[in-house]
Order: sequence, then C-alpha cells, then structure tokens
Amino acid sequence: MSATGAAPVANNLEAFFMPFTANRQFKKNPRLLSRAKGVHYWTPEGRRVIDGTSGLWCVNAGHGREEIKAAITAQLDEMDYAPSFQMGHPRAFELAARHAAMLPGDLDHAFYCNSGSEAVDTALKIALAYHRARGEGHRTRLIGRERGYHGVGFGGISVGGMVNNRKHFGAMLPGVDHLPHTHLPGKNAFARGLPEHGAELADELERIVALHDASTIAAVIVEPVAGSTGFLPPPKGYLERLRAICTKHGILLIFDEVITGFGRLGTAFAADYFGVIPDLMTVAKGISNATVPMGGVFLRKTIYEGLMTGPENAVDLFHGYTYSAHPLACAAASAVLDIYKDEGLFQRCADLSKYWEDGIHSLRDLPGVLDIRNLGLAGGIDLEARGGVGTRGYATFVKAFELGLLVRQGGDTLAMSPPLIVGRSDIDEIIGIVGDAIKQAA
Ligand code: PXG
Repeated sequence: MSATGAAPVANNLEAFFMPFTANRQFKKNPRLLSRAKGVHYWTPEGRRVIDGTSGLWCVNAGHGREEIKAAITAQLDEMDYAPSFQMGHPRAFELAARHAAMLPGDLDHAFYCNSGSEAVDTALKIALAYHRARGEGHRTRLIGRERGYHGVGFGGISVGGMVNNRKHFGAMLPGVDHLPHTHLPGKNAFARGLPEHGAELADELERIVALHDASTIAAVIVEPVAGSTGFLPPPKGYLERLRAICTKHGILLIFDEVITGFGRLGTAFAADYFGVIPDLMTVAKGISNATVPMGGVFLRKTIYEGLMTGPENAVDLFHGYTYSAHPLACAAASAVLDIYKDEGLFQRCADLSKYWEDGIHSLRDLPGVLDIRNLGLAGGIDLEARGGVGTRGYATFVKAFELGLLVRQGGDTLAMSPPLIVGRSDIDEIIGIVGDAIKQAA
C-alpha cells in the first residue's frame, strides 16, 4: 500500500472495523451489497435481494431516487458547504419552514444534526437548557425506558435500556431512571396493532416522580413504538397516560421518532398516529431517505421561545455541529418531502398496513414462533431461542439473505420495515421468504 493508503488491496475486508457486527465471523463469510434500486439490493455477484428493512429503517421512499440525486447534485454545483453558526444558507430555513408546516400541534421549530444519536443528545440538552433558562435548573433528571434505543451517544445509552449497549461503557450519565418496558407476551401475544394490556405501565412514572420529586425531573424520552428492541407498539392508552402525567408535573415529553417519523406508521409522525403531541421530537433516517446523513429535533414554540430569553446578542443554545443543516442534507430532505407528498407515500403505507398485518400474522404457526407484532409497515417476530440466545435468530437472518431477503435480527427477534413504495406482490415475496427462512433454519 502507498503511504497515502491510495492503493488498497482488492477484497481485503480487514481494515474496516464494522459497527454492531461480529467482525471475525462476518469477514469469514461476508454478506455484501453493492447496488440498489427501488425495493431491491444486489450483491456484487448480481444476486437480487429484496429490502425488507428499508436499509436500517431509513430508505422509506425506496432506493436510487432520481429526484433526490438531482437535488443533491444541483446543490453541490451551487454550493458545497456553508456554516450554520452565526451564518445561514437559504435551504436550511426553507427546510425548517417545510418541516414546521407538517408538524402536529405547536411543534414548529427545527434544530438539525447528522444522526439519530446526535438528535437524542441534542433533545436531552435542549430539555435541560430550557428548564435552566426558566429558572428551574434543578430539573436535571432524565427518564428513559427499559429496552429503549436512543442511539449510541452517552446521553442516548444512558436513557436507553438495552443492556449490551450500556454495560461496556462505564457509569454513563448520572441522575437517570427508567420506566418499565411494555413487552407483555404473556398477555398480548400475537396482538394485531396496538396491544390491549399494559397502559397502566405508564403510571410507573408517578412512582418515579414520587421517589425523586417532579422538581428534579427534566424530561421523559420514549420511542412511541420501540423499534430496535424488536418492534413493540405501545399498549392502547399508554402514550396518552404518559403525556398526561408529564403535563401534570411539568416534565417535558420527548418522542424519539427516528424510526416512526416520516411515514412508517402511515402518518407523517407517530404523534399524528396516536394523537399525542410531545414537547420535543427526534428524527433522522427517513428525513433524508438516508442519502445524506441527517437528524433533527423538532420543538414546541414554547420551548424555542423559552430559550430566547437572554440578551439578543447572546448565543441562545451553546450546542451545534459543523454539519448542522448541511446544504446537501437539506437539499436531499427537501426533495424527499416532495416525493412523500407527490406519491402519497404515508397514505400508501396506511392503505397497505392491513395487508401487511395479515401477511405477517400468517406466520404464527411456523416452528418456534412465539409472538408477532405489527403496526404501519413494520413488524417483529420473536422466535424461541435454541442453542443459546441469538443463534436461531442469526441463522434465520442468514437463511433469509441466502433466499433473497434482507431482514433485521436482534437476539432471536426478527424485525421488518420495507420501503413505503412496496406493492402487495413485494409484501407476498417478503412474507414468503421470511416464512421459508424460519422453516429452513428451524
Ligand atoms: N433513536 C432511535 C429510536 C433509533 O431507532 C437512533 C435513535 C440512533 O440513530 P443513528 O442515526 O445515530 O443510528 C435510532 C437508530 C435496528 C437499527 O436494526 C436501528 C437503528 C440503527 C441501526 C439499526 O433496529 N436505530
């Protein structure tokens, strides 16, 4: 290799330290994707693989969208980069106005960053800074939930509830507590859509408030539908109760909509689907259809205004990223909003969700299937562990890939979230392959 690293050895998989991956296992038996269009990937050998997961829950409008490519290219021709600290560029303001116009309730301001993890850390910091600005700097505690996934920043893993994402990384943020998770397979197994039982789990917040006192609690952060942990729609009435308790105690409610935002449930946001409006909302993934990394925090007018109380010449929030509102990300995000609107993709998702529900629940009698959950165009399947936790799940994921389908696997749970442009025949194909994979890997 040259001193500049300019001549890599062909097919050498060693140097890339892969994220969230069993590196040695992967490098012995790699699974590569080298081309994508519509709802499909292709491997370097030219084998077609249907995308059952929208990449990583992010390519909501499907792959290779020419409109987004054109917008990014045009922006690159016009201006590659401009700072957003004490400077601005038109596309950032235009995008924020478009997002504000589509947000529910009085959520009407946008702060941009580059990923879901950054969005979560940003939202937690805004919550703390907001309370401090209004003279309630004693509100410092952050409440998350067991099994929650809020990315991999120190803030996100602290409020998150996935033990493997936490246990390696020390003490994390102090002053964090957790609500119980809502997975009750004993009561809710094979629920279609929202499970019946478990709304009372939101009342655990009252117990946490009683323990710490509301005056010490800044915010509660939850995924309206827990994604990474295996897709857990909330019990009926749960989010409404959480909202009511937060309001009663002056605690900010943050919805982490990194997965549910931009159409996954058949509405723009889960907040619309449930009719429950948070104080802050984190987004990423579908915001730019994953073409250029982007994340964001949407906030209520009152929170934005609450941070505008210092002298006019003082910085309002000592927070931001070099690439906040990157022009290419803004161009991509604006183009994908056009696609969502012109093609009615959120409504399309809503229209297909019953077909998807029937499809995924048709797998319930296959060997080892313990539970199936669904909402919008997404779902999770729990398999009975066999040969150690995760062995069966991994074998099923590999088998599905061999059969031509990309699914997500965590432990012995499979998750699926196809692009919102899928048709019924694509759904049939996805369900058919996942069923075959479950049978063949049994
Ligand atoms: N919040 C939520 C709710 C997420 O799902 C993040 C924050 C972090 O986003 P970034 O962009 O920093 O990765 C996520 C990410 C999976 C899977 O298969 C899910 C995510 C990422 C990778 C895989 O479930 N979600």
